[in-house]
Amino acid sequence: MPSSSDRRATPPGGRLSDAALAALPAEIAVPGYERRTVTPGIVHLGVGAFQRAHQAVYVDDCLAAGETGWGIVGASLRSSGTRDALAPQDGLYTLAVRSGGGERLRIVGSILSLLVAPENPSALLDALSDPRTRIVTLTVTEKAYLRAADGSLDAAHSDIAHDLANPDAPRTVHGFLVEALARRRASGTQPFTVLTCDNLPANGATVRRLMIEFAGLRDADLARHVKQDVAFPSTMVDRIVPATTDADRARVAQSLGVEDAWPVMTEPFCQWVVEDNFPMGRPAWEKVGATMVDDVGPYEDMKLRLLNGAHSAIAYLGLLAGHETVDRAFGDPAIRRFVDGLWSEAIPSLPGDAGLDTRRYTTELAERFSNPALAHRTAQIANDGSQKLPQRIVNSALAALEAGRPADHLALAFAAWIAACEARGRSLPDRHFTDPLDEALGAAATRTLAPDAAVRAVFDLTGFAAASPHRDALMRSVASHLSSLRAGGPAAAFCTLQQAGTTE
Ligand code: CS2
Repeated sequence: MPSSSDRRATPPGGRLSDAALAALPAEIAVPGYERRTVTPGIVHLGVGAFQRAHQAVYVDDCLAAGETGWGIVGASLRSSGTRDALAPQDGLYTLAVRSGGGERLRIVGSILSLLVAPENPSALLDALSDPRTRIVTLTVTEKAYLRAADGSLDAAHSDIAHDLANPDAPRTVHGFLVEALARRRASGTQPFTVLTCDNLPANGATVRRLMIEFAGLRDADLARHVKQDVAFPSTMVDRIVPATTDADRARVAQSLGVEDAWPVMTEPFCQWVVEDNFPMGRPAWEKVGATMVDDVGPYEDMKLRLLNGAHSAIAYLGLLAGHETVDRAFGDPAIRRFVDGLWSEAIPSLPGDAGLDTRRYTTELAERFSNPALAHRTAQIANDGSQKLPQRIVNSALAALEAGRPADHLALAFAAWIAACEARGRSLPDRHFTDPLDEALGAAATRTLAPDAAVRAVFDLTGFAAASPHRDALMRSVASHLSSLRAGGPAAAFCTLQQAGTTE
């Protein structure tokens, strides 16, 4: 521990770092362990704000409990932003937990080093092949898994072709993980466990399937190895993490007395449900608040359909109604009522026998969405709708139609996505939110097409509901809501919805 004279000797100002910890104000929590004794056990791909507010905090708690073999090597697959911000800070950053009651700050120390894959792919492959690496965690967002419209690997993607031709300098998650697994096998090192923390349906099984497909494009034997010998537990991760703003940076610096180039903002709520399948061991996450289970499925569906489904609906309707943040949009009584209706359509699609307490869950969600201190931007959630809506909205809508139940709110939420895409360059700035399919979406989600033609073009493009007998019914319903949204925005669409409800 630094002495009190060290405390006095640290000059005010400067940058967050190991050396600056001792001089931080006493109310700011700092890592409760000697960071230099920690060794790496986890490589994390996609070291963005979400992971730093979620998994890295669980690991930080495990390190403080004495499990010092589980430090994190963080890697970015695209930009150098996080490394540039955190490397000069010895990997340290501030977690700001914000609510109406104020802000609590904590310094997290579990990230030991940072890599930028495009700058040095070999360094990342070395870290992944290191026998000390027993778990690889991922938060790379839905689109980074390169799924084609039918859910299989998009083998025609140029990055996949690149990775097959250049296994030593890959670009994709598949390229990195499969090459590292091949190297581990060649050197007699047990495969790491792959733990995806992205909001994909059945995320472990989905990533496993994609990775087996990719390995099969390299060689059949490698595909067999991935299939038989590598564990891909599923997880449900949950914490709302808005993008950090310059005002957040300034406020945090003021409280710390030193600058933190990239603090992370979040809410008090935090949940992690993990399928317990880690052949090379794992930190005792259950001792620090995670729930280890045999089957994540019901929790995952509840989260994707109730939290994320409502989030996307709030985002698109909020954008159309001129609300910049989730709390403002959710505070709009018409949107609030709409979300209740959406929940009542989605809840019956969840397994009734899994012990899920949906009433408590939605009550808690309503409080979380109302958090006035988060300023979670609707435009942030609106990104990548083509990757998010199947698991958030379409699956619940198809389940409702299958059971002969109404799915009008779900269809309206879907229509709001199309309407918000159409509004870009009109009532919303051009690239107010983005999507990997933007180029093609520009031609499909457009007011030059009649609502039914626009909806059909979007369904054709995305492959949504392709195999479902209820595809046409869903498209018809989406088109009629799109028509109301075009005519009079959310207010008109809610009005039609209410009329439909009263005449049923
Ligand atoms: C949000 C999620 O941006 C989005 O699409 O719905 O990031 C959401 O905040 C998290 O999944 C909450 O756990």
